[in-house]
Amino acid sequence: MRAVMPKPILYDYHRSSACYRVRIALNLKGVDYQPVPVNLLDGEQKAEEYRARNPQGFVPTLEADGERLTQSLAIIDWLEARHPEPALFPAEAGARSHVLAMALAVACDIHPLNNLRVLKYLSGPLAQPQEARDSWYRHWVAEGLAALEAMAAPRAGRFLFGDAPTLADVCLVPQMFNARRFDVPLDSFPTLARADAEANQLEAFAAAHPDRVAPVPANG
Ligand SMILES: N[C@@H](CCC(=O)N[C@@H](CS)C(=O)NCC(=O)O)C(=O)O
Repeated sequence: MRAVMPKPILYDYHRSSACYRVRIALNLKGVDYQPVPVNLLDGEQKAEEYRARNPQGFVPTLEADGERLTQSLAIIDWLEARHPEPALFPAEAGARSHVLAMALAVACDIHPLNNLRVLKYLSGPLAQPQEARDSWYRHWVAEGLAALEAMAAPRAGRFLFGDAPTLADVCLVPQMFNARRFDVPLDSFPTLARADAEANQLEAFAAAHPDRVAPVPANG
């Protein structure tokens, strides 16, 4: 008799863009998973029990095939190795590097400046008013997306690279969702807007949307 592998468990927060990336990748790969909500607003990510899973105190964490995986791009890299189809990277080395560069522009250069702990530090210990916090957020997103638009435009197709979704789109869509939440004007980014709209037509992306995975709490 064949052993039945348990479903992967995703420690998830609906509005976390790092989790949103992993949900999209799981859906694109057709991997069924069990979400376990971690409420960031209640600080559950900092609890000792959760930190035993993820010493950084971040979501996402994925438990799958006896592995405990952290860092969204490392999780997606594992998924790519474990479930190669559909590929999230083009095969040619230069194109692959270009796609990775676009993904990293979001994941390493935009997102870390604007995640919850940074915003909380601005309004807490640094005593910055809400306007300063919002201005910080919008500044780094607008600057980062302008750079991404310039990177993407020459080689984009329906998606950020070519006509199939890649890791770059997996990172783009949650960042665009967050930008809209914080009223960042997006009119100057036509390539990004087009790829975002194309991706959201796909069920793998649509099903990962925060409003589809959990009810939005009033103060979330
Ligand atoms: N580089 C990490 C970033 C993870 C991250 O920043 N997660 C955020 C949610 S998007 C988080 O858990 N924040 C908790 C906090 O700031 O206290 C990844 O890609 O997984």
